[in-house]
Amino acid sequence: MPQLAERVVRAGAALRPRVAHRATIVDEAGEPLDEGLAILFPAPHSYTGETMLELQIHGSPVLAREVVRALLVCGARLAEPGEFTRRAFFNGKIDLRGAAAVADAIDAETRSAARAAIANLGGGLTATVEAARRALSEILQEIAAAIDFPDEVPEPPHAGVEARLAPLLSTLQQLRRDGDIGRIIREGVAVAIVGPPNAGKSSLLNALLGTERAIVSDIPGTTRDTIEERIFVDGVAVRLLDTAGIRSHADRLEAAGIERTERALSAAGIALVVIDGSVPLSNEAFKVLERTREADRVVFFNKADLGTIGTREYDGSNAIVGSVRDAASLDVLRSAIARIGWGGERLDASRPHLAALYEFEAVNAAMDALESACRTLRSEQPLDFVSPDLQRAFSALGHVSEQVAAEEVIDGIFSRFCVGK
Ligand SMILES: Nc1nc2c(ncn2[C@@H]2O[C@H](COP(=O)(O)OP(=O)(O)OP(=O)(O)O)[C@@H](O)[C@H]2O)c(=O)[nH]1
Ligand SMILES: [Mg+2]
Repeated sequence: MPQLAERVVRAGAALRPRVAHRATIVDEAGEPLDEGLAILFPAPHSYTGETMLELQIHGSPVLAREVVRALLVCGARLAEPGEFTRRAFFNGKIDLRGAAAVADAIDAETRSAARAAIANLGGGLTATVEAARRALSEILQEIAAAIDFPDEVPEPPHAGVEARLAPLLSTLQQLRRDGDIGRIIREGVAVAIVGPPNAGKSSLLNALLGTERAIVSDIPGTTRDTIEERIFVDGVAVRLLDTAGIRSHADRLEAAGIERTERALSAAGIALVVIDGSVPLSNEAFKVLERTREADRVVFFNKADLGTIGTREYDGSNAIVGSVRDAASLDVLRSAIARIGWGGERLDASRPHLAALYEFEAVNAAMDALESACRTLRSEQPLDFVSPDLQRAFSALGHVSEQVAAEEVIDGIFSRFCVGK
């Protein structure tokens, strides 16, 4: 690295560690390319723990390309996706959660998603989980001592043990709740717009987007393929999927579209059922209502400007009557999506929270074990019946705090990077 620095950086004096030097960046033949800043980070005090040279140049893509080309000629190579963070991880500079948080921060599409990722960069969650494990280990030791030396060590009272498990359970519950919020902030929610043909599904997509994205016509069966677009509701990304209208006597092409509708419906978190409410409900309308009965859904009776006769035939809840041509209806629909998608609250994940699937699984397993321990305690069974559950919770939490992640988890995290970082 220092040799590379000598070839491409002319700074007037030797680069001092972690000091920004004004420098001329030159190519392999010593020809000046740009004026900028050069900072040398000797090992181990760098992001990766290895010696690093940082060059800050003017933000022109041509200049950047030229500087990179010169560096490659002088013996450097391009970093692979995630390579810096992978090296930082293997050199003990960053833990696995930190690496995942860097990937999340790079992927973040909203301010709240970036904030949530940064909240996970520190070791806050590990500390919380470690504290819970310490508490569990103390209880386990007390129980073991009472069993091994029944004459000398009194048995801790059942109610007392349960009272000490209660705050641990609520800590884990909180972690899971914050994790769920983080997941919504990171991934957003998917809303499938479904309903009979000609109900106004594509018109609704366009109205929510504010552009004429999908073709709208009065011919039933206009939309054949699923169209996906994204909007933001209260800072949360909402993926809207406009689908082919569902009806039974469809031609082959339309039938393929309807199959995709079914798929969109199963994949989406929320079904937004659009029905023409200005006419009596068709068989297709009843069919879609039936198909989505179990789903988290909003039922929108559209075309209220033409009448509302159809709405009287519906006896379910969560129905909105209005028109895609009316801004107030769109506001009501946006609020309904927020309410069903994330409880309608302003989401904030500024506390460290669970992010990876294996962390959720570990915390769920620990909670199951603790709940089982509480049941055993309440049924007044001997204390040594409680120990296996506490042991199970203790080791499950180790998966979160001790980074005993499997190889595929590590690979999964680094394969998410699409830039060198
Ligand atoms: N009067 C009135 N007409 C509407 C309203 N919403 C949609 N339309 C009209 O209804 C017709 C069908 O609208 P689309 O948005 O294409 O319906 P769709 O549900 O996507 O239909 P398919 O793609 O065929 O399944 C168009 O002529 C729209 O202009 C509304 O609120 N009021
Ligand atoms: Mg359509």
